[in-house]
Amino acid sequence: MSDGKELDPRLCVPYSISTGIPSGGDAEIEGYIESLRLQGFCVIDRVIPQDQIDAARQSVLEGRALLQEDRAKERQARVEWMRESDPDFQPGDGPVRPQAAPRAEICDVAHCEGFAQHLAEERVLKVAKTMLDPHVRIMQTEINKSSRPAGRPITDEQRQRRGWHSDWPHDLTAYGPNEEHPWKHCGAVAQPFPDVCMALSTIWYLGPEDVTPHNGGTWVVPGSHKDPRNPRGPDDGIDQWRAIPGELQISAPAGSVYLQDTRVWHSTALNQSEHERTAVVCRYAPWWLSGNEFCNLHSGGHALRTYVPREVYERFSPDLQLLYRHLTEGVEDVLQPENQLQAVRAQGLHSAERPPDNSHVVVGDMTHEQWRRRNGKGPALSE
Ligand SMILES: O=C(O)CCC(=O)C(=O)O
Ligand SMILES: [Fe+2]
Repeated sequence: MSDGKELDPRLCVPYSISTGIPSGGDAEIEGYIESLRLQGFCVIDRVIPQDQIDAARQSVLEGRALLQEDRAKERQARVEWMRESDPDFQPGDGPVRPQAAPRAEICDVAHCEGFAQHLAEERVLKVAKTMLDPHVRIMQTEINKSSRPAGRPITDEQRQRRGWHSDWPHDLTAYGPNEEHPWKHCGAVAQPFPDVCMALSTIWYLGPEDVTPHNGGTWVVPGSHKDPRNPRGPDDGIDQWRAIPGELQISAPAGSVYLQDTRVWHSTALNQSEHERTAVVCRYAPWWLSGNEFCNLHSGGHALRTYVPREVYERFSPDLQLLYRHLTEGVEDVLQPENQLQAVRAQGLHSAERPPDNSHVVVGDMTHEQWRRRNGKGPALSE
């Protein structure tokens, strides 16, 4: 199924940006982790099986329409609620502060269950857990992230234009502070960013075409997650709208997922094809990254502090539930199973291997790399 227009056979990608990473088992996961650590991004090919991509895309397109209706109703309900305490309240054009459920905004995931089941795919979860923490959750779900055909004629200025940024919590300007409303910002880690991967942005490419430089393959600057400057850094002398040496565009088959350290400099790209490049963006983060501070004003108030209705959550698979439990009405997010196990081990309940004394310990004598290798925690790479 497509949007009624013929797909151009020349635009099927013969290879993906992930070419070279072995397929299957630990070696595949290690390939993604290595790419994320060194380049700041990777692509997991065909997370959504080919025969399920159309259904996933359809689920997202239908979900968007429902969501749009919800947003208008939610805003009106909040305006009325504000007027109960202040009859003169005027909302203006800006966001109206969301409340807790049921006055909060519904999470985008609630309207596209057919797509959502893929968010807990085994490889994606393994990579997210290795990079972040076994207790990982999805903080932002944005189902309206397509790159739409640019229309004709396409100008040189359009071709040259970029929109470089890092993502929350490393987005320095999100979402729209100005002189008059400097508080309209969802919060960003201060520069220079600590050398830690705090979250992974994922872009789910849902077709109908494979993703190429022609139809909106995301722009990325490899290695930029390690650079203390930022395209939006007020003192960094970078023009966020212009090309940067070393930039490249992602190619990947439809159904693949682009994952990046949120620090990486990236940009949406011009879509010169006839088709929408349908996409969903989700941000996976460890339990310790808070989305409850200033993020309620994100994008007009609709991405971080949202809620998942209980009946939708009940239909999720157990793995998907763990990703959204923190947003679900009436459900408490408690320490997840892998972290529970580690906590119990740390408590000493399984410490038969405890050494007789500590005379062998020389503080500073073990690198992260050695520790990982010894404990079988992913590839032994230096940070
Ligand atoms: O759609 C893309 O290729 C990039 C989207 C993006 O950068 C974002 O949603 O933050
Ligand atoms: Fe982004």
